[in-house]
Amino acid sequence: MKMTFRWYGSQSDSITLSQIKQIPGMSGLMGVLDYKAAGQVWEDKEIEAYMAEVHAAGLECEVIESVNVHEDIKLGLPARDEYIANYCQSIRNLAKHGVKVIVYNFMPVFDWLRTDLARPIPEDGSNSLYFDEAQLGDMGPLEIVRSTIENSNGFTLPGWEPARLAELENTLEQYKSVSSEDLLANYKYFLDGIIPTCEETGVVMAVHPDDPAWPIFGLPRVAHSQADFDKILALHDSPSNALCLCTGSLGSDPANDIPAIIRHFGEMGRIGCLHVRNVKHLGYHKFREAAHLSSTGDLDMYAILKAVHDTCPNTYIRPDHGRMIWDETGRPGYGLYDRALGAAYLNGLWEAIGKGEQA
Ligand code: DNO
Repeated sequence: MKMTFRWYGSQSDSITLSQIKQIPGMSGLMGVLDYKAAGQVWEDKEIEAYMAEVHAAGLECEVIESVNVHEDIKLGLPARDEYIANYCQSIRNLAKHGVKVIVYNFMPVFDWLRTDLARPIPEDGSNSLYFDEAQLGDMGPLEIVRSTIENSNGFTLPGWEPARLAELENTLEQYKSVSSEDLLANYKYFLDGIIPTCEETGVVMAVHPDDPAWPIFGLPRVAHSQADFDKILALHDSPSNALCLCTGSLGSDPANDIPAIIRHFGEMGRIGCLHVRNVKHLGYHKFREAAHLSSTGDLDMYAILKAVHDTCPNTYIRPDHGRMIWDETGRPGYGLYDRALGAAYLNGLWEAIGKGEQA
C-alpha cells in the first residue's frame, strides 16, 4: 500500500509539500491541476512543472485526480470526438511524467454534492461536510452551486470549478433527454476511445463513485453500487478500466457493503486506488462525514483495510476528506490536521494487520 495525500498545487493549496512530507509514511500525492477546465489538454510543460516541485520535496506523484470528462462526452454530442482526442493526449502527457493511475468520474454535471460544508459535530465541536436530501429539496441545482461556491472559503473545490458551472442551466436542460442507458452507451464510447491509449502507456483509469451514492436532481447516475461497477468494467474489458474505491462515497448508502465490494473488485485486480474515509448515517439520505476512526462513524475501517490487505495490497490509498479541527481554516474537507490523523490511523491499522498475519 502506498499512502498518499491530495494536493492542489502551490498556487491553490494552503498546505505545503513540506508539511505533507512530515506526515509519517507518506509516499507521495494524488495530485491535480485544479485550474484545468474539462476537455482541455493537460500540457506537458505544466505537468512537468508540477512534478518538479513535488519531486524536489521528496514525494512521488503516480496518481492524478480529476482529469474531468467534458459534458459533451457524457451527453454523446458530436464534439465528443475532439474531447476524447484531447483526453488521450492528456493521458500520454501524464504517463510521460510517471503517472500510473488517473482518477475521474462520470457523474453528469456535478462532482460530489453536500448541503453544508461546515456542519458542527455536536460530540466534539469540530465540523465536517454534511448532506441532507430534505434540505436539497428546497434548494434546486443553481442555488446549491451558489452556496457551495460561496461557502468554500475562497478555494475551488473539485468538480466545482467556476468555468464548468457557467453553462449550468443549459447543461441541465440537455440532460433532460438522457436516460441511464444513454449515459452508459456514451460511457462505453468514451472508454472505447481512451482505453487503447491507456494500455499503450501503462495507465489505469480509476472511476470515482457517484457521491452521494444515488441519483440527484433527476439526473442519470450509473456508478454507485457493486452491480453498477460490474457493468462499467464490462463496457470495455481491460485491466486499464478500473475503480477508485471511495469508501465514503459508496458508504453514504448503507446498503453498500464496502469490505465486500473491495474484496470483489480487489480479487479481479480492478482497484486502481482508494479514497478512505468514514461516514455517519443520520437518517434517510442524510449523513455527515466523520473522523476516520471506525467508532466515530458507520464504516469498519479495520475490515476495509483487511480487505485491501488481502486482495490488493500494492494499491494507492489516501485519507479522504477530514473534519476541520483545531481551528484550522481552509478548503472544506481538505485541511491538513484531520487528514494527517487519518493517515496515521490507517498506517497503524495496516501495520497491525501485517504483523498479525505474521504472528
Ligand atoms: C472529492 C474527490 C472527487 C474526485 C473526483 C474525480 O473529494 O474525491 O472530487 O477526485 O470525482 O474526478
